[in-house]
Amino acid sequence: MTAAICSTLLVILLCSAATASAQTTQSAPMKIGDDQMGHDFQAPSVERNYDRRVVMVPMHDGVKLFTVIFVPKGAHDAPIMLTRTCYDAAAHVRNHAAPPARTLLDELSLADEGFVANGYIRVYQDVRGKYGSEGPYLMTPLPVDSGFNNTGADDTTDAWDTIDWLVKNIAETNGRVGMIGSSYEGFTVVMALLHPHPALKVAVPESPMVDGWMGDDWFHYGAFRLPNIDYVIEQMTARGEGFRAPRIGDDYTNYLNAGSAADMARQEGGAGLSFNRILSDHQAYDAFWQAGALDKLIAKLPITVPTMWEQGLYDQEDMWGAIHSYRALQGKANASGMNFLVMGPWFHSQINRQGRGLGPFLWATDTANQWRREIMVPFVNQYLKLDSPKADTPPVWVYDTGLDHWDRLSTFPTSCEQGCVVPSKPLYLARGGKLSFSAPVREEKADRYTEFVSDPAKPVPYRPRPILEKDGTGWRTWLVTDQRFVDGRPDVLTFVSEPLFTPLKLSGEPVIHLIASTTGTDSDWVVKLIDVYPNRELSNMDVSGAFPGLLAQPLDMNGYELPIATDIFRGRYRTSFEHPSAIESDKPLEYTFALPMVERTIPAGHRLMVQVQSTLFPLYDRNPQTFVPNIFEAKLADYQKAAQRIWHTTGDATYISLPIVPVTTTHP
Ligand code: PG9
Repeated sequence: MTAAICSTLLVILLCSAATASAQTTQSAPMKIGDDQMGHDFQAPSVERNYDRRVVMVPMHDGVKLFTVIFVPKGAHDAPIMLTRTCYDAAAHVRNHAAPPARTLLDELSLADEGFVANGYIRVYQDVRGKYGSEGPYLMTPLPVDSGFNNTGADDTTDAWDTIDWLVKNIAETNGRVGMIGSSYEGFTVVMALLHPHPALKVAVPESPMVDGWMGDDWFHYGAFRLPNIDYVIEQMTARGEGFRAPRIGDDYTNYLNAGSAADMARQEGGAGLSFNRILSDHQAYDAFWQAGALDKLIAKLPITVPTMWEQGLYDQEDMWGAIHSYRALQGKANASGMNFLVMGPWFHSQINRQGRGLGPFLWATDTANQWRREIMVPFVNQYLKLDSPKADTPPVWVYDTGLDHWDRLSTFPTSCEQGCVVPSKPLYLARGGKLSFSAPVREEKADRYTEFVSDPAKPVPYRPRPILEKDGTGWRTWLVTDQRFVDGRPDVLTFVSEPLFTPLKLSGEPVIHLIASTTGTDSDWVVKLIDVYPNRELSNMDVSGAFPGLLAQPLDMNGYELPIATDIFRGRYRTSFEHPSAIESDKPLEYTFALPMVERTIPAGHRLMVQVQSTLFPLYDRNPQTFVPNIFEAKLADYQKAAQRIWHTTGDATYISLPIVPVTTTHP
């Protein structure tokens, strides 16, 4: 450094030091020990590429709903995408704890990326009674005309009032609105479809809660799902985040020690909550549940809003709603072009996250992102953006979890027992723990049934213990858990086929026809359809073969017993869902119920397996196996061991209808 530069720098440094000291002397002298908090601190203003408007939107009855509206700067003629939530509208951003981001892309969550890229106005609203919204809260309220909601409002009227306000009060919109949301938020989308505002142009209900008794959150075919006790307490003890039961340790033991569902609710302090009382009082499929069965309600209406129904193939919470709503509408004259179905390889609401894998699976792409980018956004654009081209939307997009690719189908299920393109085929649960496509022809007395003893004091766990209350991953993936952890238990019957000679494609609805008897007077029946992976040596694996796209089987899948469809049926509803009755002891009776839909090509060398058991705990409350008026309130003495028999009688044998379709190697 030259002497000249040095002296110039010295002058600058001295000058700036002098200026700094002049500035310091202007404010009050600082004393050690004074309050050091910067009370007059002003955050520097940040330029953002969007406006965030918070509005209390008035409903027809004067109740105001907390609504967060994100408008891109400079927007005009922009479509609106609306989500109505019970999970805090203000928190529906990528990072609620951080200050608002500079760009809308960074501010909104992953699932909103496509809406941001397409210039949407994004709106989130708290349902009435939750978080910032006024009014009384009802859990998934039934429609106002159902006779079970006397508040004068429901999620149909609130969606209508909200859409009406949005199109009249947001200057930047083109007046076209779409609705999207998963689970409870999906329920609010379906409710909006019961009387859609004319500006509602497209709907995407994702894993919507549609029928809480048949197969969504609360019950499955009448068997109660115990984790709901916590959910109700969390939802219904505060407008914001409610009480979280401070349990520790293995929930298998926690629930077992508590006793019945009502005992557990009492222990957690939630027995008196009105919705827990509703669950206890409405155990059967009575007028209450029938009045709220949204698939049946929408089936009575014409389809006026193009709708894409979505659900995961491994959705551990709402496995019923989307597929049954789609099916209910398929019979309508204008279903084609209005009624769409997507079933991806996802756990509950994974559609809004990353979809690269699930449990042991690792997919060829991020399947959830692919759906959003290639299917959903072009679909909603078509109806909401004035200049948008017609989207190439498959009527049905369903993931073949065996071949690791999407199938583009014209309708679904492809195969079922009645009314499908391909009739399903019976696979018999045969004597000696075998599965056979041939019906039993010869009957030895001793071989007429297979027996197990179900003991409610030692129920079969639904996933490997310890079952930790807040273990999100274990909860999300239990439907793909290797079933070897229960295979071999004396209270789990296992029927298995020979290895398949050729690949077998299942596409549709498996239905179990269980011929079963019990020494008790009530019983649950759990059925799992399983794909058993072969044991193979890595060096022998042929991953190219005749089926391009077939995933290489990693060695740690050797022998894996992968469930592909699992469900439970509460025996007291065998003859009527509405009027339960005691089971006649020791009599072989037929229990028929559909399992969740399947889309899977099972490779050659794999074997099919069916497991039958009578408990799945503590996901489902235990059936006492003695008929009692209300299982919620069963007493210790009601819980009894029972000998359960699965019958293979000639002419009246147990079988599962398999939705077998021709194997194809082509896909889009
Ligand atoms: N499955 C949750 C739920 C929906 C509706 C009622 C109760 C629970 C959810 O994820 O929102």
